[in-house]
Amino acid sequence: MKDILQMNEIVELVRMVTNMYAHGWDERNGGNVSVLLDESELGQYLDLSKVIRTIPTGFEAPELEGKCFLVTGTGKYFKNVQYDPAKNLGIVRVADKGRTAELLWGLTDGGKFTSEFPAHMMSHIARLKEDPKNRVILHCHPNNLLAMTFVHSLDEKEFTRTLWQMCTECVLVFPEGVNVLPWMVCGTNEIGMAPAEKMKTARLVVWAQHGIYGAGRDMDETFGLIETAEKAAEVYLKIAHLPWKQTITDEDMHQIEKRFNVKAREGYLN
Ligand code: 2HA
Ligand code: ZN
Repeated sequence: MKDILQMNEIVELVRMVTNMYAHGWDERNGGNVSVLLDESELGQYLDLSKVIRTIPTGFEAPELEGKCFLVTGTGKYFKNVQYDPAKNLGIVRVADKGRTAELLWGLTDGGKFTSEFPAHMMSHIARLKEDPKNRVILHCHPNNLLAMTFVHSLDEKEFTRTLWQMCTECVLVFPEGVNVLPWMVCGTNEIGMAPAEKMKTARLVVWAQHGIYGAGRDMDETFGLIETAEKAAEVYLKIAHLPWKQTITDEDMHQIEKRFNVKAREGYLN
């Protein structure tokens, strides 16, 4: 067996959550990540017949039965992951139509996967339907996006258009825009459905006065999406209270669409 701590997804995830903490996006136990793993690759690192313990999920997700995920643990601090990945992370296999998760590695202190596990699993289902190559769901609390949800309209088209106007790259990086959820209580199964529903039409879902969900084919793509939206929100907050002399116009964005062969979300540009 190969050393699991050398597995690409674990190495990358440790680097990513460390970086997210450094960005200030994951105070205390804020944020959570799940990564869909390839079983045949995982089999080179773990005996997949050895289940350490079985953890009830409190929901059903038959679509994911048998699939393995690398996940962050509930109550764990991103800042600590690099010092003890096996305590702060877990690898689970979805079993019994999604009603349980079999722990295959990690969570060595007896812990449980992220409280947002239902939201993550439902979001994986939603994204895999759109893109069978989707692997990553990432949740965090970026400062500027969060602040923006206090002062900007939460209308999805208006929120998206403002972000697109703040940096040229935005419409290229997330042409489908960002979807927006109102404030709601976190960590419940019912709420788990809400981000997933919003994930059907966009890889970014802003959650008012809380943070953001991102989805992508790998960690770089997913982190990059959030990083780009967060930068746009930062620019917005720097200029929102000042008189604007110019911005990126819809005409400019149509030129970007042509030059880079991307299509902004239908109906979002004039
Ligand atoms: O994991 O971010 O939304 C802690 C949270 C809950
Ligand atoms: Zn959160």
